[in-house]
This record gives sequence, C-alpha cells and structure tokens, in this order.
Amino acid sequence: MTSTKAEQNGARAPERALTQAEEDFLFDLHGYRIIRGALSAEDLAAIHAFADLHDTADRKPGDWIGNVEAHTYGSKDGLNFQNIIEGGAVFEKLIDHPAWMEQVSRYIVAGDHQVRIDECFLNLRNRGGFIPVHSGGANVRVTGTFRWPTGAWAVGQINILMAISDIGPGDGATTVAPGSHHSTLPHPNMNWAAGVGGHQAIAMQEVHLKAGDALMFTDAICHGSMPRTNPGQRRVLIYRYTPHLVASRFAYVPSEELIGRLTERQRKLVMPVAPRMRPGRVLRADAFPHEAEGG
Ligand SMILES: O=C(O)CCC(=O)C(=O)O
Ligand SMILES: [Fe+2]
Repeated sequence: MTSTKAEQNGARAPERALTQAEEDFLFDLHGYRIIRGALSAEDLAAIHAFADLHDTADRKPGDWIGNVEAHTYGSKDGLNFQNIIEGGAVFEKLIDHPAWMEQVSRYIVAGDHQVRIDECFLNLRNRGGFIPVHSGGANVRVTGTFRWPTGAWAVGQINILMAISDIGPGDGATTVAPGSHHSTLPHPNMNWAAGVGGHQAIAMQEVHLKAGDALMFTDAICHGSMPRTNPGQRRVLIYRYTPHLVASRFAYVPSEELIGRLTERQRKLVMPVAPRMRPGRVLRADAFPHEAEGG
C-alpha cells in the first residue's frame, strides 16, 4: 500500500497507512486513488530525456522512433508517443511496477495472468491544450464495468496516469467527478465535439500531482482535464490495464527484441496471446490498413 491517507475529496482520514479494506472502500466510492512517489528521480530523468530528445520542432503524428509511434487524438490534447514500452528500459520497468501492479490486478480480476496493457503512451501537452470531459457510469462499454453483479471486482479498465512534471493549478491537471463511475446519468455538460474542459463543467475536481505521483482511476469515471494556462509543457505517462481478452487499442506487435527482454509476467501483460502463424511467415506492416482512430 503506497498511499498513507485518504486525501481525495478533502475527506477526513487517519494519519496512518490504510488497510486494504479501507483502500477498497475508497476506490469503490471515489473511483480513483493517488499513489504518491511511485516513480523515482532517476525514472523521471530518463523519461524527460526521452521527451527532450524526441519532441523536436518538426515532430509529427505518424513518425516512428524505433517501435514508438508519434500520434495525436486531436489538436488540443497534445502529442503522444504511443507504444512507449518500446522506448527504453525505464518504460519497460513500468509495465508491472510494484507501486500499482498488485492493486490493478486486484480490481480488474483476481490474478494478473488475466490482465493486459491495452494502451501505453507518453503525452506532452502545451499551453492551451486539454482533453474534454468524457466517460462516466452511463457510458456503457466493456471497459466501463466496475463490479460483477455478485459484488466481486470487475473493473474493465484501470488507467495509471503518472505525472512526469509537477501538475498544479494552471498546469492542465486531470479532472475527475468523484463517484461518477456509479452514476446512471451522463454528465450534463459533456460534449466531446464541442470540447468542454474541466473548467466549464460541474462536479469536476482537479487532481494535483507532484512529479513521480500516479493517479490510478477506473476509465468509467467521468474525467478530462483543465486547459493548460501556464507556459511550458505538461508531461504524463499513461498505461491502461484491462482484462486480457480485451483487444489492444492499436494492436502494436511487440518487437522480437522487447519480447526477448521481458520477464514472463511482463510478456503476458504486453502480449497475453502471441500471434500464431505458419513457421517462416513474416508480417508485412503495409498489408494491414488502419482505421482512423478518434479520442
Ligand atoms: O489528459 C488527462 O489528464 C486525462 C487523460 C485521459 O482522459 C485518460 O487517461 O483516459
Ligand atoms: Fe480518458
């Protein structure tokens, strides 16, 4: 357990480590948790070094940096480096980082052989950028489940959003509507096309993080971000975990080199089922057309 007190919602909480039962109660109630100090200073330096090196003035979506792809969901939410686990040792280490892995497995399904990463990326967002309010309990989809009818955990997707730089007022913090994964009504101000930010919608709370902290949240919670008004860049890493039978969002085929380096547990998180082909067959990337993918 890495959080030491229930800091969400300004709730009253004891100054001691919470029990698992207390953590469970709060995660069920709020739909998110802050994990303080998940990443070390060395981890953060290595991630910044990748961003500094590859966020060049001429960088554009569709570029490949080895097996990492530059990408964007739209003009406002910033530049993504997708499939970031291929970006170096620090990103590999985070695949099953002890700061969250056990808890992620606990809430998705018991046993992490049944969990996978379905998307992982480094997001860089400049002044003016934000992501509109989206999701919520009324948004019916496989990744939006939370509990089985029996009461057992069945979270369809848990996002680990790691702050690589400090995220305070004006920095474009992630916003959540606490408890909204239980809501049966869509958020009344939500309008993806119009791009409603956290500052324009009711019930949204900013989640302020220090570099190295991680926000763990069910994708079913209504969330988004504030627009960044400060100069500089917001840097976050997002790893999404789902049950292993959920398709990977972009179906990046892991490189042979990456697969060779990973532990068995990491390999199953990245590739729960290996592509199956006749011996000697080689995949040709340009033979597989891709649909355009919206936010
Ligand atoms: O950029 C943010 O702060 C929120 C990201 C988000 O919507 C997500 O991780 O699902
Ligand atoms: Fe989201």
